[in-house]
Amino acid sequence: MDKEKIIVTSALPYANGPIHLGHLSGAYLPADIYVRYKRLIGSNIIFICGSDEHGVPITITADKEGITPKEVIDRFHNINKQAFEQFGMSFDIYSRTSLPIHHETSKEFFLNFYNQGILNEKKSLQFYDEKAKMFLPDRYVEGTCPNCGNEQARSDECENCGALYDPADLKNPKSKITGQTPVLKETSHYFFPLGKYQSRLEEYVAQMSKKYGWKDNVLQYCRGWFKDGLQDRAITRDLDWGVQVPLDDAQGKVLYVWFEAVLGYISATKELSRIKGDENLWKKYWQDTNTKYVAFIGKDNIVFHTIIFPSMLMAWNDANTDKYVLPQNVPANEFLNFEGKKFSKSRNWGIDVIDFLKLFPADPLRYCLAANLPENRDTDFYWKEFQSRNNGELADILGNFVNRTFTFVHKHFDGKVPEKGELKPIDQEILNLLSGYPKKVSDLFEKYKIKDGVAEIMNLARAGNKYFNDSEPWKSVKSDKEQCATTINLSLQIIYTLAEMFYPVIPFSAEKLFKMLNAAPTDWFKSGEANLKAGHVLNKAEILFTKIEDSVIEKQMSQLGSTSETPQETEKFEEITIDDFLKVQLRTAEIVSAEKVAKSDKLLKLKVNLGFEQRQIIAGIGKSFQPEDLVGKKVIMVANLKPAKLMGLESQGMILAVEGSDGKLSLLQVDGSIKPGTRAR
Ligand code: B3M
Ligand code: ZN
Repeated sequence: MDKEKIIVTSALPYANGPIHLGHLSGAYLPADIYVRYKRLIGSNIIFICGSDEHGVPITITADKEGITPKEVIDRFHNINKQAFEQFGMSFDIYSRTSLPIHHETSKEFFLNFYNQGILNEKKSLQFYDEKAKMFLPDRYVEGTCPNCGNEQARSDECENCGALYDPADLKNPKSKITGQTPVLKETSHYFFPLGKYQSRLEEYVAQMSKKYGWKDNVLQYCRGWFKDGLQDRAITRDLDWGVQVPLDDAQGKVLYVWFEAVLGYISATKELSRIKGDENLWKKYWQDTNTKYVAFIGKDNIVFHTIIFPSMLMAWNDANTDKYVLPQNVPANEFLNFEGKKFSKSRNWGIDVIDFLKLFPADPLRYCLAANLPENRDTDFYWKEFQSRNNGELADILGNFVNRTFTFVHKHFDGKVPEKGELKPIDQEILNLLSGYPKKVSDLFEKYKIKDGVAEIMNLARAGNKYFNDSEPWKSVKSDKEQCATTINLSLQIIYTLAEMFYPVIPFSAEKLFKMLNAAPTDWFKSGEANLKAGHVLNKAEILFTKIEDSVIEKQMSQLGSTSETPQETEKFEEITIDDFLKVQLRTAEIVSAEKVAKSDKLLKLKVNLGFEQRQIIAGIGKSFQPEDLVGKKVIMVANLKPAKLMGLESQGMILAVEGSDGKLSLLQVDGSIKPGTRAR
């Protein structure tokens, strides 16, 4: 038994939106397949993940919706946790970075560096949005890259060419929050001296990659970074959502989200220790030089896992006796696109995992994504391919082979594994092929060639199907029962091997297979031998895969790309009847008073006169209007909307507005002579 001690982590997804298929292909499915495989071969492995719950995007979502960041993260943590469960992710823990244990761990690292004197406090110029009254984090500034001219470069980093630069060098900066040109304003931050670690990092990457075979794409990225020279990195930010900088004179500052997010792997393992009641469990993994640590991520996270996180661990290890292991491998994937384009929420391009799993079971999705992982280059999810992999491979090859064999064994052999007779060349050939499979697939999985491994497993199902066909048991059952028994016996052995090999890939179906076989996985490396004894009683067959009709796929395809926000010429609306429309009570209302809602720059509290009564409305229009400008305006409101609470205040209706392409709202208004309460229809 392989007793390797392994930590596997998958990138912690931001709890700021639902995960989509692209995320699964990048950092989650390959990790899960690897972990399930490793568990089958007997490794001592823990699989760690959780929500990344800090960072500005979360505060912006909260602001937009008039809710707190906590409400945002609670919502998406739960949605994503559930999506992962339904998808069959076998994490040992799905933690979250808002937990106190994570804040403590992050502060401990910061203070350790601070006390070692390795952090530099520096004043620097940062983009400041005077309208939003906030410092703009890197990705809320967009401009032209001074290096390659990419017009969608971030404030200090270009995704296109990988360049890092001073924010002052970015051309044509724009705030992504208000669209305004931001100003550079001075602020003071702590910097981690990444540059000082460059030579050690280069050595680390060179050694690890040589010894453990890092992927080319990952090495290329690292080399690019080293070539440009590593710069000091600010590890604090001017924000109030995040892990507070644990120093008295750092009020209003939090740790940079990436500084603490990578430590989330460690704090999540601490949380796992607490749950398991073994306080030192996390140390046994993270602080044992024998542990192999593998970090699964998407390509946009490479630098953080091959350079920043390792440098932080080096800095810790330099000053402490309890030393952490560094990533041994970072098998980052490229991106999965959707039907030839990037996933995009605003363009309604793509599908969230949680929605997908309402339509189809997890296994066909797992198989289709696994067969097409972006391991070496970007790949695409196509609905048609999903259908053909499900119908043509899972159902017609694997499902069919299993089904024929089980039908036969129940009909002609009393539901028991028949004794095999003398082997003919065709039987010997398939046995030889079979016995080579566990090693073949294992070799690929060990090298993180998950896609190739999965293709090989399906090849075995193909070979099984062909063996069944060529052996023609429906003939031999009448002419040579012993030969027929051999065919069925060997087919069942193949199915057993398939159940084991496929278990990491399509676990739900593999479990059904094991149930049908009335057996359990055993030793992976022996699973290619004849494991099922003659006379072993089998269970009835279950349906493994259902074919997907064209119409179901066509419906999904037709829904792509239609959004309610930006009308397009080709846009198709769902039709409603006049009665549907008349259910909405649109009434004119006169704004009587307006004031800002405390702690929100988006929400305004309005009192409106509806003629027959006054209402309070909490409207998300604060960024487009000054309260005093609204008084006296006659607007259109939805008067029969169910009251809702926003930031603790009741909103009794909604006023209508349209958003211009600059993000500015414009209210739907009526002529001053119209009386409040008049119905619009
Ligand atoms: N949340 C970024 C991402 O989802 C980030 C990963 C953190 S891994 C420590 O791409
Ligand atoms: Zn560039």
